[in-house]
Order: sequence, then structure tokens, then C-alpha cells
Amino acid sequence: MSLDEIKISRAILSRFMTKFSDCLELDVAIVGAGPSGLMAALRLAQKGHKVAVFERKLSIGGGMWGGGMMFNEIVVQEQGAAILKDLGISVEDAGDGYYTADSVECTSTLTSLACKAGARIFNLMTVEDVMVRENRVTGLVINWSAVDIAGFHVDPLAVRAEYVVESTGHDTEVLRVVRKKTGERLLTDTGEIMGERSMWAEVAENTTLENTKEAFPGVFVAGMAANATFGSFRMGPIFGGMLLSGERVAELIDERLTG
Ligand code: 48F
Repeated sequence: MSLDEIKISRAILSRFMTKFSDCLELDVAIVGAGPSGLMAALRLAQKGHKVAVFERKLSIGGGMWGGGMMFNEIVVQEQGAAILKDLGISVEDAGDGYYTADSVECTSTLTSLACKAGARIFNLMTVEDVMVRENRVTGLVINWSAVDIAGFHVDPLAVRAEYVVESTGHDTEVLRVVRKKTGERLLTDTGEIMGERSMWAEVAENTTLENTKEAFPGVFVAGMAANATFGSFRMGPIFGGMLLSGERVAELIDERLTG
């Protein structure tokens, strides 16, 4: 077989356009492909929902690749270890209820499982705004990250979704834009993004789950973004809360979609 560069180019364009246009109307649009967003995508796709993840960076996985301070191992507790084992990821017992896993194996396996379950992941796309109808978020406004980084004046495209998951980590970019542009109160005590506090792993891991909930009509927060939104602590390189938060947000949204 002779290789034709134009056929290669046409195959990529044609396949991408089909894939992308199929995702313009979603059950769930997830912003950020860190551990909580990937876990949410996996569970929602397994439940049969149409889900896509939009990730600003070239790499998928957010803060998971880097373990703790670039030592590429992560720590999880009992419940997190059970999830990892269930996903087929090797887990080492570090004693006293702590477990470790290779952060590269965790990230790549979670990503692969989410894709194989039917979730679409779009990297290199930045969510810069939302669509709002009658005080409810109804979709995302997206652009190429390269456009954002270069500061080009290029209009974005839009994706409609029944629900949005904000799993952008420390930055809570979706709710920031919602608060700024709608002027409406968020579903926090102050009505504002309450902001992340310093490191306290034990409390932070528990509150991550409590804070995984709807933060504005149509927008659920998961992972570190949940604690940043509702004013709790950061936890550092312990990842059980991120995985559980991804599962929790998938359950909550599944109840809404099917209930
Ligand atoms: O930060 P990140 O890994 O989020 P997470 O799932 O996990 C947090 C942990 O990694 C760690 C921790 C301990 O467990 O605290 O930090 O809460 O991943 C967030 C992803 O969102 C992307 C960002 O590039 C990262 O990969 N992201 C952020 N803002 C946007 C975005 C945006 N506006 N559009 C698209 N992607």
C-alpha cells in the first residue's frame, strides 16, 4: 500500500469532525481532565450517559501525573485503594491504612477506561465561558487553548449540556465566570467562591466528598474545585478523595438525569 499524505489528512479531519459534532449536545460536559473529572467521566459513561471532557492542556490527568513534588507515586486510603484495585491498577500496602500507586499507571489506566466506556476527551480546548438560560447553566463556551495562549481575537464555539461538572482543580474557572457574568449568588454560604485554604489532608479529604454537589443551577463541582468553591482545605498528594468525588458527582448527576 502506498501512503498518501492527503488521505492521512482527510481521515483525521473527517473523523475529528464526526466525533466533535457528535459532542455538541451532551448529557454531561466535564471541564478538566484531572483525577476527579476522569473518574466522573468513567462512571457517567458506564451508566450510559453521553459525556465529554474538555481539557486545556495537551496532557490528560491534571495533577495526578506528578505524584507529590514530582515523585511519581500517589497515596490513597482504604476506600481509594479499593477503587484503584477494582480498576485493575496495582496498589502497594504502605501500612497503617495508607496505600501507594504509580501515578503514571493511575492516570493512563483511568484515561483509557473512560475512553473505552464511551466518554469523549477533547484535549487542547479551554472552557472560557458558559451559556446561561433562566438562571441555569445550559452549556459551555470553548476555544482552542492555543488561541487563548496566543491572545488571538477568535470567537469560540458552544456545547450544550444538561449538566456541567466543574473539575478544574484549584482554579474553579467555570464558577468564577458564572459568578462574574450572571451576578447571581452561588450555592455557597457567602454566595461567592469561598476559596481554598492551606493544607490539612485529613479534613480536606472528608470535605471533598461533602462539597461535591451543585454549586449553581446546572453546575456540579468535583475534586479540588469542590473544596475551593466551598472554602475547605487542600490535601496534597493523597488522591482517594478525588476518586470518590468523581464517583459521587456521577451518582448525583445520574439521579437527576434518570430520576
Ligand atoms: O487539578 P486537577 O488534577 O483537578 P482534580 O481532579 O485533582 C486535584 C489533584 O490533582 C491534586 C490535589 C490532591 O488530590 O489537590 O491537585 O481536582 O485537574 C484539573 C484540570 O482542569 C484543567 C487543568 O488543565 C487540569 O488538567 N482546566 C482548568 N481550567 C480549565 C481546564 C478550563 N477553563 N478549561 C479546560 N480545562
